[in-house]
Amino acid sequence: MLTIWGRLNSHNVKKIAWAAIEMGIPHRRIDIGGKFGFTPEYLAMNPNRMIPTIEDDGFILWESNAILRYLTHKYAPALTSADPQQRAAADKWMDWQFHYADAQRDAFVGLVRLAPEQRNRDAIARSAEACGAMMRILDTELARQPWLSGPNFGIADIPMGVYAHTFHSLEIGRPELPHLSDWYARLQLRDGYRDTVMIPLT
Ligand SMILES: N[C@@H](CCC(=O)N[C@@H](CS)C(=O)NCC(=O)O)C(=O)O
Repeated sequence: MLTIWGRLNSHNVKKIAWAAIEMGIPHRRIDIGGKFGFTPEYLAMNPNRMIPTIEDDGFILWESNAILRYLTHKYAPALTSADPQQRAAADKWMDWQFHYADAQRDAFVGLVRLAPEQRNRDAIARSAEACGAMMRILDTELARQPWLSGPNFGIADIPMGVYAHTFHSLEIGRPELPHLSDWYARLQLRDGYRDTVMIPLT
């Protein structure tokens, strides 16, 4: 059975928990990181003091997008294209997500994890602005094709799919982005998305 280590209020853990459901992989998830702290046994597997980490048939792996690619190749190859160019075009959105995460950090931490009196309003406003600008880029892509993975839902929709929920849940101003909104609505029809991603932000 696949084991996923990591608290579910982590964006990077949500990716793997959602993917496991999409791919129909029997799994268990163990809370670790954040308020749960780390054990010496965990740090022996992943010395980065970060989540997620998985164990699958004795194989240990960390780095969430590497995990997504591994699970796809092993369990659900249909979630990625066999065509090298289409696969690469989709793949870039998985790596781009880390730039988006940098842009969103101040708004997320400020509004979700800090008390009102601790918040840096300017940093939150700058972060919200940057999120809207980056989501406009995603909106343009989603005007061209229905999914970030291409004509069908695939692995490349997972990383930004997780962040799209946060973007739509934060109390920030958002530009009108119809293609992004439509994609977000279609993601919400997926059981795994509702169960693992659409949980209260903490
Ligand atoms: N590039 C890494 C980043 C992992 C990461 O930043 N994880 C955060 C949670 S989203 C973390 O471990 N924070 C420390 C903690 O939870 O204690 C990945 O994609 O797996």
